[in-house]
Amino acid sequence: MTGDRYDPSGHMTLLLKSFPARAAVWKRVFDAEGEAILTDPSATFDPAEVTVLACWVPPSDLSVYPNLRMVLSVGAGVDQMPDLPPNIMLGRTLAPGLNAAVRDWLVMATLLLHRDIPSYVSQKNARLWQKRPVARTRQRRVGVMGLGRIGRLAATTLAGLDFEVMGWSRNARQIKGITTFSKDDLHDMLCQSDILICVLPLTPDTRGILNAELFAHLPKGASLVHAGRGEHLVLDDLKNALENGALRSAMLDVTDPEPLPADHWLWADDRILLTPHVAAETDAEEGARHALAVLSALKSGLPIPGLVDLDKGY
Ligand code: NDP
Ligand code: OXD
Repeated sequence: MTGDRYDPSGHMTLLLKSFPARAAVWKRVFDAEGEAILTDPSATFDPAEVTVLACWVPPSDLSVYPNLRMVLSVGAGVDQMPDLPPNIMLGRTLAPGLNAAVRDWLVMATLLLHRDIPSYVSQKNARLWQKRPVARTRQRRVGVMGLGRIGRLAATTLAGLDFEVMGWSRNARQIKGITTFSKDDLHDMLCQSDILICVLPLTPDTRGILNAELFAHLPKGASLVHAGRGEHLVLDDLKNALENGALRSAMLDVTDPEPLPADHWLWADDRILLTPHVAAETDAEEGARHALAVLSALKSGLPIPGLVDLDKGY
Protein backbone atom coordinates (compact mmCIF):
# COMPACT_ATOMS: atom_id res chain seq x y z
CA MET A 1 0.00 0.00 0.00
CA THR A 2 1.25 3.50 -0.66
CA GLY A 3 0.39 6.90 0.68
CA ASP A 4 -2.21 6.33 3.41
CA ARG A 5 -1.84 4.96 6.89
CA TYR A 6 -1.73 1.20 7.00
CA ASP A 7 -2.50 -0.56 10.27
CA PRO A 8 -1.47 -4.25 10.17
CA SER A 9 -2.35 -4.86 13.81
CA GLY A 10 -5.96 -5.81 13.26
CA HIS A 11 -7.48 -2.41 13.92
CA MET A 12 -10.44 -1.38 11.86
CA THR A 13 -9.56 0.50 8.71
CA LEU A 14 -11.97 2.77 6.91
CA LEU A 15 -11.75 3.29 3.16
CA LEU A 16 -13.22 6.59 1.97
CA LYS A 17 -14.22 6.93 -1.66
CA SER A 18 -14.88 10.60 -2.21
CA PHE A 19 -13.53 13.74 -3.79
CA PRO A 20 -10.06 14.97 -2.76
CA ALA A 21 -11.19 17.95 -0.64
CA ARG A 22 -13.36 15.74 1.57
CA ALA A 23 -10.64 13.06 1.68
CA ALA A 24 -8.09 15.59 2.93
CA VAL A 25 -10.34 16.65 5.82
CA TRP A 26 -11.18 13.06 6.81
CA LYS A 27 -7.49 12.14 6.75
CA ARG A 28 -6.60 15.06 9.02
CA VAL A 29 -9.38 14.20 11.49
CA PHE A 30 -8.57 10.45 11.50
CA ASP A 31 -4.83 11.07 11.82
CA ALA A 32 -5.42 13.35 14.79
CA GLU A 33 -7.36 10.55 16.50
CA GLY A 34 -4.83 7.88 15.49
CA GLU A 35 -7.43 5.97 13.46
CA ALA A 36 -6.59 4.14 10.25
CA ILE A 37 -8.01 5.55 7.04
CA LEU A 38 -7.41 4.94 3.34
CA THR A 39 -8.40 7.83 1.16
CA ASP A 40 -6.92 6.86 -2.18
CA PRO A 41 -8.79 3.88 -3.68
CA SER A 42 -6.33 3.83 -6.59
CA ALA A 43 -3.37 3.24 -4.23
CA THR A 44 -2.10 -0.28 -3.65
CA PHE A 45 -3.33 -1.74 -0.35
CA ASP A 46 -4.53 -5.03 1.02
CA PRO A 47 -8.34 -5.05 0.50
CA ALA A 48 -8.61 -7.43 3.47
CA GLU A 49 -7.79 -4.47 5.73
CA VAL A 50 -10.97 -2.60 4.81
CA THR A 51 -13.71 -3.05 7.42
CA VAL A 52 -15.80 0.07 6.69
CA LEU A 53 -16.34 1.66 3.30
CA ALA A 54 -17.56 5.27 3.33
CA CYS A 55 -18.94 6.52 0.00
CA TRP A 56 -22.01 7.90 -1.77
CA VAL A 57 -22.33 4.80 -3.95
CA PRO A 58 -20.11 1.72 -3.49
CA PRO A 59 -18.46 -0.19 -6.33
CA SER A 60 -20.60 -3.02 -7.70
CA ASP A 61 -18.31 -5.83 -6.52
CA LEU A 62 -17.87 -5.65 -2.75
CA SER A 63 -16.46 -9.19 -2.57
CA VAL A 64 -13.00 -7.66 -3.14
CA TYR A 65 -13.19 -6.54 0.52
CA PRO A 66 -13.51 -9.89 2.33
CA ASN A 67 -13.62 -8.31 5.81
CA LEU A 68 -16.05 -5.49 5.02
CA ARG A 69 -18.60 -5.08 7.81
CA MET A 70 -20.31 -1.86 6.90
CA VAL A 71 -21.00 0.55 4.05
CA LEU A 72 -21.47 4.11 5.32
CA SER A 73 -23.29 6.70 3.21
CA VAL A 74 -21.49 10.04 3.36
CA GLY A 75 -24.92 11.71 3.11
CA ALA A 76 -28.16 11.61 5.08
CA GLY A 77 -29.96 9.47 2.51
CA VAL A 78 -29.31 5.86 1.59
CA ASP A 79 -31.77 5.48 -1.30
CA GLN A 80 -28.86 5.70 -3.77
CA MET A 81 -27.31 2.54 -2.27
CA PRO A 82 -27.66 -0.84 -4.03
CA ASP A 83 -28.84 -3.92 -2.10
CA LEU A 84 -25.92 -5.09 0.00
CA PRO A 85 -24.94 -8.66 0.84
CA PRO A 86 -26.71 -9.74 4.08
CA ASN A 87 -23.50 -9.76 6.13
CA ILE A 88 -22.79 -6.08 5.43
CA MET A 89 -24.49 -3.35 7.48
CA LEU A 90 -25.61 -0.04 6.01
CA GLY A 91 -25.20 3.28 7.78
CA ARG A 92 -26.00 6.91 7.06
CA THR A 93 -24.20 10.01 8.24
CA LEU A 94 -25.77 11.86 11.15
CA ALA A 95 -24.66 15.47 11.14
CA PRO A 96 -26.40 18.17 13.18
CA GLY A 97 -25.10 20.87 10.83
CA LEU A 98 -26.73 19.16 7.85
CA ASN A 99 -30.05 18.85 9.69
CA ALA A 100 -29.91 22.54 10.55
CA ALA A 101 -29.10 23.51 6.95
CA VAL A 102 -32.10 21.58 5.57
CA ARG A 103 -34.24 23.11 8.34
CA ASP A 104 -33.12 26.56 7.16
CA TRP A 105 -34.01 25.74 3.56
CA LEU A 106 -37.44 24.38 4.54
CA VAL A 107 -38.23 27.43 6.67
CA MET A 108 -37.03 29.77 3.90
CA ALA A 109 -39.14 27.94 1.28
CA THR A 110 -42.21 27.96 3.52
CA LEU A 111 -41.87 31.70 4.12
CA LEU A 112 -41.34 32.37 0.41
CA LEU A 113 -44.53 30.53 -0.52
CA HIS A 114 -46.43 31.90 2.49
CA ARG A 115 -45.63 35.46 1.29
CA ASP A 116 -46.45 34.49 -2.35
CA ILE A 117 -42.98 35.34 -3.63
CA PRO A 118 -43.44 33.37 -6.91
CA SER A 119 -46.16 35.89 -7.84
CA TYR A 120 -43.90 38.82 -6.96
CA VAL A 121 -41.08 37.31 -9.06
CA SER A 122 -43.51 37.19 -12.02
CA GLN A 123 -44.60 40.75 -11.30
CA LYS A 124 -40.99 41.90 -11.15
CA ASN A 125 -40.29 40.28 -14.52
CA ALA A 126 -43.35 42.14 -15.86
CA ARG A 127 -42.28 45.41 -14.13
CA LEU A 128 -45.59 45.40 -12.27
CA TRP A 129 -45.88 47.19 -8.89
CA GLN A 130 -48.95 45.56 -7.40
CA LYS A 131 -49.60 44.86 -3.73
CA ARG A 132 -51.32 41.75 -2.39
CA PRO A 133 -52.76 41.23 1.09
CA VAL A 134 -50.03 40.54 3.67
CA ALA A 135 -50.53 37.03 5.05
CA ARG A 136 -50.02 36.24 8.75
CA THR A 137 -48.18 33.10 9.85
CA ARG A 138 -50.73 32.32 12.55
CA GLN A 139 -53.37 32.03 9.83
CA ARG A 140 -51.33 29.51 7.81
CA ARG A 141 -51.44 25.77 8.47
CA VAL A 142 -48.31 23.81 7.58
CA GLY A 143 -48.18 19.99 7.31
CA VAL A 144 -44.78 18.29 7.51
CA MET A 145 -44.40 14.83 5.96
CA GLY A 146 -41.57 13.14 7.87
CA LEU A 147 -40.89 13.89 11.53
CA GLY A 148 -37.33 12.58 11.66
CA ARG A 149 -34.25 14.53 12.61
CA ILE A 150 -34.88 17.18 9.96
CA GLY A 151 -38.68 17.25 9.92
CA ARG A 152 -38.90 17.71 13.70
CA LEU A 153 -36.44 20.58 13.59
CA ALA A 154 -38.33 22.31 10.77
CA ALA A 155 -41.72 21.73 12.44
CA THR A 156 -40.70 23.23 15.77
CA THR A 157 -38.93 26.19 14.12
CA LEU A 158 -42.02 26.97 12.04
CA ALA A 159 -44.22 26.67 15.12
CA GLY A 160 -41.89 29.22 16.76
CA LEU A 161 -42.74 31.59 13.88
CA ASP A 162 -46.44 31.19 14.77
CA PHE A 163 -47.42 28.89 11.91
CA GLU A 164 -49.99 26.29 12.90
CA VAL A 165 -47.88 23.17 12.39
CA MET A 166 -48.84 19.52 11.93
CA GLY A 167 -46.61 16.56 11.20
CA TRP A 168 -46.92 13.03 9.88
CA SER A 169 -44.68 10.00 10.47
CA ARG A 170 -44.88 6.20 10.32
CA ASN A 171 -45.04 5.80 14.08
CA ALA A 172 -47.03 8.07 16.36
CA ARG A 173 -44.81 10.90 17.67
CA GLN A 174 -45.43 13.47 20.37
CA ILE A 175 -43.84 16.87 19.78
CA LYS A 176 -44.71 19.87 21.93
CA GLY A 177 -46.64 22.48 19.97
CA ILE A 178 -47.18 20.24 16.92
CA THR A 179 -50.32 18.28 16.05
CA THR A 180 -49.09 14.88 14.95
CA PHE A 181 -50.55 12.19 12.69
CA SER A 182 -49.28 8.69 12.00
CA LYS A 183 -49.37 6.19 9.18
CA ASP A 184 -53.06 5.86 8.21
CA ASP A 185 -54.06 9.40 9.19
CA LEU A 186 -52.26 11.22 6.39
CA HIS A 187 -55.47 12.50 4.80
CA ASP A 188 -56.51 14.10 8.09
CA MET A 189 -53.37 16.23 7.92
CA LEU A 190 -53.48 16.89 4.18
CA CYS A 191 -56.97 18.41 4.21
CA GLN A 192 -55.70 21.07 6.66
CA SER A 193 -52.30 21.79 5.05
CA ASP A 194 -52.16 25.17 3.31
CA ILE A 195 -48.46 24.50 2.84
CA LEU A 196 -47.26 20.91 2.63
CA ILE A 197 -43.61 20.09 3.33
CA CYS A 198 -42.05 16.79 2.27
CA VAL A 199 -38.85 15.69 3.99
CA LEU A 200 -39.34 11.94 3.86
CA PRO A 201 -36.69 9.37 3.01
CA LEU A 202 -37.17 7.64 -0.34
CA THR A 203 -38.35 4.06 0.21
CA PRO A 204 -40.67 1.70 -1.69
CA ASP A 205 -43.51 3.07 0.51
CA THR A 206 -42.81 6.73 -0.24
CA ARG A 207 -41.79 6.65 -3.92
CA GLY A 208 -44.33 8.67 -5.91
CA ILE A 209 -46.21 9.71 -2.75
CA LEU A 210 -46.57 13.33 -3.96
CA ASN A 211 -49.11 12.53 -6.66
CA ALA A 212 -52.50 13.61 -8.00
CA GLU A 213 -54.42 11.68 -5.35
CA LEU A 214 -52.49 13.38 -2.56
CA PHE A 215 -52.77 16.87 -4.12
CA ALA A 216 -56.55 16.38 -4.37
CA HIS A 217 -56.74 16.10 -0.57
CA LEU A 218 -55.07 19.47 0.05
CA PRO A 219 -57.08 22.68 0.47
CA LYS A 220 -57.50 24.18 -3.01
CA GLY A 221 -54.60 26.45 -3.90
CA ALA A 222 -52.16 24.93 -1.40
CA SER A 223 -48.39 25.14 -1.84
CA LEU A 224 -45.74 22.42 -1.82
CA VAL A 225 -42.24 22.53 -0.31
CA HIS A 226 -40.11 19.54 -1.23
CA ALA A 227 -36.58 18.65 -0.11
CA GLY A 228 -36.88 14.85 0.14
CA ARG A 229 -35.98 13.12 -3.10
CA GLY A 230 -37.03 13.79 -6.69
CA GLU A 231 -38.66 10.37 -6.98
CA HIS A 232 -41.22 11.26 -4.30
CA LEU A 233 -42.86 13.70 -6.69
CA VAL A 234 -44.78 12.78 -9.85
CA LEU A 235 -43.95 15.80 -11.98
CA ASP A 236 -46.83 15.33 -14.44
CA ASP A 237 -49.23 15.33 -11.50
CA LEU A 238 -47.60 18.49 -10.15
CA LYS A 239 -48.11 20.16 -13.52
CA ASN A 240 -51.79 19.14 -13.63
CA ALA A 241 -52.32 20.26 -10.02
CA LEU A 242 -50.90 23.69 -10.88
CA GLU A 243 -53.08 23.85 -13.98
CA ASN A 244 -56.31 22.82 -12.24
CA GLY A 245 -55.69 25.06 -9.22
CA ALA A 246 -55.22 22.26 -6.68
CA LEU A 247 -51.78 23.78 -6.10
CA ARG A 248 -50.80 27.44 -6.29
CA SER A 249 -47.02 27.19 -6.07
CA ALA A 250 -44.11 24.98 -5.12
CA MET A 251 -40.49 25.21 -4.08
CA LEU A 252 -38.36 22.19 -4.95
CA ASP A 253 -34.77 21.31 -4.05
CA VAL A 254 -34.90 17.85 -5.60
CA THR A 255 -36.13 16.62 -8.98
CA ASP A 256 -36.22 13.45 -11.02
CA PRO A 257 -33.93 13.48 -12.91
CA GLU A 258 -31.05 15.48 -11.45
CA PRO A 259 -29.67 17.56 -13.00
CA LEU A 260 -32.93 18.76 -14.51
CA PRO A 261 -32.66 18.86 -18.34
CA ALA A 262 -32.42 22.38 -19.78
CA ASP A 263 -35.68 21.98 -21.73
CA HIS A 264 -37.76 20.81 -18.76
CA TRP A 265 -41.05 22.67 -18.16
CA LEU A 266 -40.16 23.29 -14.50
CA TRP A 267 -37.53 25.89 -15.46
CA ALA A 268 -40.02 28.13 -17.20
CA ASP A 269 -42.95 27.86 -14.81
CA ASP A 270 -43.22 31.01 -12.67
CA ARG A 271 -45.18 29.15 -10.00
CA ILE A 272 -42.12 27.04 -9.21
CA LEU A 273 -39.07 28.11 -7.22
CA LEU A 274 -36.19 25.72 -7.76
CA THR A 275 -32.76 25.06 -6.23
CA PRO A 276 -30.36 22.35 -7.47
CA HIS A 277 -30.26 19.95 -4.48
CA VAL A 278 -28.45 22.37 -2.24
CA ALA A 279 -30.64 22.38 0.87
CA ALA A 280 -27.62 20.86 2.59
CA GLU A 281 -24.34 19.15 2.07
CA THR A 282 -22.57 17.11 4.72
CA ASP A 283 -19.75 19.13 6.21
CA ALA A 284 -16.55 17.08 5.74
CA GLU A 285 -15.41 17.49 9.34
CA GLU A 286 -18.82 16.50 10.73
CA GLY A 287 -18.90 13.49 8.40
CA ALA A 288 -15.45 12.38 9.54
CA ARG A 289 -16.45 12.71 13.21
CA HIS A 290 -19.56 10.65 12.57
CA ALA A 291 -17.42 7.97 10.89
CA LEU A 292 -15.14 7.91 13.95
CA ALA A 293 -18.19 7.40 16.17
CA VAL A 294 -19.27 4.51 13.94
CA LEU A 295 -15.83 2.87 14.19
CA SER A 296 -15.82 3.30 17.94
CA ALA A 297 -19.27 1.67 18.22
CA LEU A 298 -18.20 -1.19 15.97
CA LYS A 299 -15.15 -1.83 18.16
CA SER A 300 -17.01 -1.64 21.44
CA GLY A 301 -20.18 -3.41 20.39
CA LEU A 302 -22.32 -0.39 21.35
CA PRO A 303 -25.30 0.70 19.18
CA ILE A 304 -24.06 2.08 15.87
CA PRO A 305 -25.16 5.68 15.23
CA GLY A 306 -27.09 6.05 11.97
CA LEU A 307 -27.47 2.32 11.39
CA VAL A 308 -30.13 1.80 8.70
CA ASP A 309 -33.02 -0.56 9.37
CA LEU A 310 -33.07 -2.42 6.06
CA ASP A 311 -36.71 -3.51 6.54
CA LYS A 312 -37.83 0.12 6.84
CA GLY A 313 -35.32 1.38 4.24
CA TYR A 314 -34.11 4.36 6.31
P1 NDP B 1 -35.05 10.34 9.50
O1 NDP B 1 -34.72 8.93 9.20
O2 NDP B 1 -34.52 10.96 10.75
O3 NDP B 1 -36.65 10.53 9.53
C1 NDP B 1 -37.48 10.04 8.53
C2 NDP B 1 -38.92 10.40 8.91
O4 NDP B 1 -39.76 9.97 7.84
C3 NDP B 1 -39.39 9.70 10.17
O5 NDP B 1 -40.25 10.55 10.91
C4 NDP B 1 -40.19 8.53 9.62
O6 NDP B 1 -41.20 8.03 10.47
C5 NDP B 1 -40.79 9.16 8.39
N1 NDP B 1 -41.20 8.12 7.43
C6 NDP B 1 -40.42 7.28 6.74
N2 NDP B 1 -41.17 6.46 5.96
C7 NDP B 1 -42.45 6.82 6.18
C8 NDP B 1 -43.69 6.37 5.67
N3 NDP B 1 -43.78 5.36 4.80
N4 NDP B 1 -44.83 6.95 6.13
C9 NDP B 1 -44.76 7.97 7.04
N5 NDP B 1 -43.62 8.46 7.55
C10 NDP B 1 -42.47 7.89 7.12
O7 NDP B 1 -34.61 11.19 8.22
P2 NDP B 1 -34.03 12.68 8.13
O8 NDP B 1 -35.01 13.59 8.76
O9 NDP B 1 -32.63 12.73 8.59
O10 NDP B 1 -33.97 12.86 6.53
C11 NDP B 1 -35.11 12.69 5.73
C12 NDP B 1 -34.73 12.77 4.25
O11 NDP B 1 -34.40 14.10 3.89
C13 NDP B 1 -33.51 11.98 3.82
O12 NDP B 1 -33.77 10.61 3.70
C14 NDP B 1 -33.22 12.61 2.46
O13 NDP B 1 -34.00 11.99 1.46
C15 NDP B 1 -33.69 14.04 2.64
N6 NDP B 1 -32.55 14.96 2.68
C16 NDP B 1 -32.46 15.91 1.69
C17 NDP B 1 -31.40 16.78 1.67
C18 NDP B 1 -31.30 17.82 0.62
O14 NDP B 1 -30.24 18.46 0.51
N7 NDP B 1 -32.36 18.07 -0.16
C19 NDP B 1 -30.32 16.71 2.67
C20 NDP B 1 -30.55 15.70 3.68
C21 NDP B 1 -31.62 14.87 3.67
P3 NDP B 1 -40.84 7.43 11.95
O15 NDP B 1 -40.47 8.65 12.76
O16 NDP B 1 -42.08 6.82 12.40
O17 NDP B 1 -39.70 6.49 11.75
C1 OXD C 1 -28.14 13.82 1.58
C2 OXD C 1 -28.46 14.83 0.59
O1 OXD C 1 -28.85 12.82 1.65
O2 OXD C 1 -27.61 15.69 0.32
O3 OXD C 1 -27.17 14.01 2.33
O4 OXD C 1 -29.56 14.85 0.02
